[in-house]
Amino acid sequence: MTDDASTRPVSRRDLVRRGALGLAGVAAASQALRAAERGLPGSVSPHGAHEPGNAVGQGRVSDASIDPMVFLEQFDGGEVSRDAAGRTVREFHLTAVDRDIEVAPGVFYAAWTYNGQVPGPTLRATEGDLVRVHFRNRGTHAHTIHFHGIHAARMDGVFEVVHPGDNFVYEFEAKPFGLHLYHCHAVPLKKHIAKGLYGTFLVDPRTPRPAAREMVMVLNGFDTNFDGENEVYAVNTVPFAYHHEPIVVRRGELQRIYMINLLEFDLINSMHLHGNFFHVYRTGTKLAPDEFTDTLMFCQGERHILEFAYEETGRFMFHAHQSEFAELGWMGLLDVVERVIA
Ligand SMILES: [Cu+2]
Repeated sequence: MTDDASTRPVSRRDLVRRGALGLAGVAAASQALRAAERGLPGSVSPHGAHEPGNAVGQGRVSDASIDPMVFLEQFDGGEVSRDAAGRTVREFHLTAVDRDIEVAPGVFYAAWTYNGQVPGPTLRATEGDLVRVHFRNRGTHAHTIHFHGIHAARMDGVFEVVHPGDNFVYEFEAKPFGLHLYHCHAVPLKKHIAKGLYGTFLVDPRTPRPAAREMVMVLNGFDTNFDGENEVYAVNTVPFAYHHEPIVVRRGELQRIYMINLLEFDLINSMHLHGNFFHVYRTGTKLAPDEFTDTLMFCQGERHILEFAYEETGRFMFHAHQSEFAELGWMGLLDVVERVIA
């Protein structure tokens, strides 16, 4: 029997080989794969984007909990109080729930989430604050929250597995200042991360960084056909989100990006900025930059603060410098405009 491309399972590398690049092709393929999983008819066309009536991959996702524009600048400082010693206490609530998320228009992924969103909320504290995280597991699998930072072993979110229906309270001092992350550490770890259980944990220095426009970018991807490799790549979950809707940046204004790599399956990820260079604060643990470059490599769990300002107006691309990742969704645009006096 000959190998029939319309029935053979399609991997992302098949897509790349066929030239079905860009979201429309990938989304059409992913939808077809999902349709196949559901036992529905579906086929993959490398020309899907041009077929009349095929709107897959066009426009924005309709899932309001995954709005990359909102997520980009959304920081959760928790419920703030003071303890007897006058120390700031920040309380956060994270609940693990299973949820289908729309990772691209018309493409759903059966995720495991913190608070129904991927990435989970961006938690923000200042060095020295007492952080208390109320974790409830309302999912169907055992989970934990493992915070990066300096804390007691019993607060490390590895051995105290929280079973479905159970709760756990993590409590620790926010330290050291820097850009950190949290993620589930239940086994198999690869699966619990790939399913979406991760987020950003930002610890500000006591002396604040200079005023800037601040953004969080979590580099991730999704294995939509469960073949152990990603079909789509993204910043903040939705492939091409900031390509379809460029991030508007004011000329001359300091931009600060908190960038974290949570990509599973692929060993490395990267960030390349066009028409500019950026200062790198590695792990965000110092106030002086470590490097001045336009391309930066990240392994999983690695995170850095990037600072830059644009001298010129116009549209500038940013993307993974693994070209394959860029073509499968990890690319965006900064639209630099003249400073506007409000
Ligand atoms: Cu988990």
